[in-house]
Amino acid sequence: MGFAKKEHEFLSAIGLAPENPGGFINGNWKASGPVISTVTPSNNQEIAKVTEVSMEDYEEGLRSCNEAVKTWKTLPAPKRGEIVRQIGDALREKLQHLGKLVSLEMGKILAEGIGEVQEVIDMCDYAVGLSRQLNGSIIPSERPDHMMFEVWNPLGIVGVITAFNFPCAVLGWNACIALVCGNCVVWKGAPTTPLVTIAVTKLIAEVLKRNNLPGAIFTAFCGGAEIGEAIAKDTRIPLVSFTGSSKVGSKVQQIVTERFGRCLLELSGNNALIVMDDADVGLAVRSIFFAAVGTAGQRCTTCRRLYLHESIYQNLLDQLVGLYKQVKIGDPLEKGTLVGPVHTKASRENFEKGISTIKSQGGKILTGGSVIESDGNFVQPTIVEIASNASVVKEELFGPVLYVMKFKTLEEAIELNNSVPQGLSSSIFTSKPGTIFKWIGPHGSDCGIVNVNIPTNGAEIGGAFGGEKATGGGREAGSDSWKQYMRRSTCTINYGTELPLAQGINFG
Ligand code: UN1
Repeated sequence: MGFAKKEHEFLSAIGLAPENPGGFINGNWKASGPVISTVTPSNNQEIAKVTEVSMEDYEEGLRSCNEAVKTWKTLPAPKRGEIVRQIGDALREKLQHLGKLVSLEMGKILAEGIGEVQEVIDMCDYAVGLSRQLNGSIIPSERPDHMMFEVWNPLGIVGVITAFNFPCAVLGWNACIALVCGNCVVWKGAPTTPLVTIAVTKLIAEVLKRNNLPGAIFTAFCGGAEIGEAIAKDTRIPLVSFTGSSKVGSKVQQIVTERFGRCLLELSGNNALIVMDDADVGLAVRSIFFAAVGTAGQRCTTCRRLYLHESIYQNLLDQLVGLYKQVKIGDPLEKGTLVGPVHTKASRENFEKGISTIKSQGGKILTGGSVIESDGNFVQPTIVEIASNASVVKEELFGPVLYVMKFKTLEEAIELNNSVPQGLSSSIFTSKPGTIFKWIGPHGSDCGIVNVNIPTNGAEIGGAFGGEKATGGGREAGSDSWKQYMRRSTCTINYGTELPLAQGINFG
């Protein structure tokens, strides 16, 4: 049976069908939960059907995954790296198709869809190298004939719950690292992007099969909150990585902490960009445009607050409004489109509600501000002039809405940057070294990502990604994030014949 729409035929090249079981359980595709339709946000028409998993499916998946831990963790880390290398190659081969699927099902423009799959490939490459560098340190012991060092061991199973806006990149950040560290992965993708979950899992499944490894090493579920909650509660899952809102993240954290599990949270952002009087205004305008309008404002790193020095305020704003007025909104798969639809009808309603709250708090719409009448979930990229103490400015409105505000001094701008509950990303535009060092220092930005002369979004995978405060404190992807996916053993070995005690204690 073919897809209802001819333009969806490419999906068969990445293992998808008009009807798909949404669980990869013990190496088999199966699911016995409700059947859902997945739609494209451009017109809300069905792409394909997916059967979600039931709690019985979940249980079977977890049991087999728990078994697979024994096999996977005994494989030497560089050998695990070799498997991840093959996953990277499999993704490379399907980059265009997968990118197109991300664009079709999530709604981001094709270039960003392909970029997102590239991000997973980059993570595979990174993790392959890492698989030979899971080094522990040797620590000088204070006792004679003693050796002290650290050994890093796998945790077991890592649960990964991802959001619709990056339906596969965030899986990549977590899974590539978790796998080389010797953990099995249980993935629950977003309920509205099940085809991405299935297509990516199919590639991983093929690699495992080709290498005669248990499929349960990578277990995947399409499903909703019930499955997410089961992961949070499951004592077989020592680490739960969750991406989503601060509201849900706080619940996940409570559940996981209650059972002494570990959490890696990547939650809401409310990212500011500051433009100083000495900044390159042209560079700033282009950066703000990508940061606020890219992905239709649905990145956790999207710039939502713009603080402009009073001396460049009007000039910069005029240029920015000019760009907004020309932006091509439309089918994300069409060449030239810069802004696709927001993800769901609910996101569109949320935008509408947000705009009316903004107006009720005195916000002045400089451009945009409306939904676009069509079958899809299109909204206009919007710039709002508003008082910096308006309460909406402190919230994350997940769409292309940018608040613009004025400041006089660097100190004031930094204070404003830090004045919201969230703490993910931030950027300042300046040409002064003194300003840069103030910004990145103890009196500067309180965020996890602190940029200079670049947008708030579009981070590279080599750095640790995440933020402070209501963003949840997690760090994923590069740098030493891998340590969170492992258990650290501090080992002290006495190779002598005496028993000297630490702190000089003489015990009888
Ligand atoms: C997210 O929105 O959840 O830095 C992640 C960026 C991307 C990742 C965003 N590399 O914008």
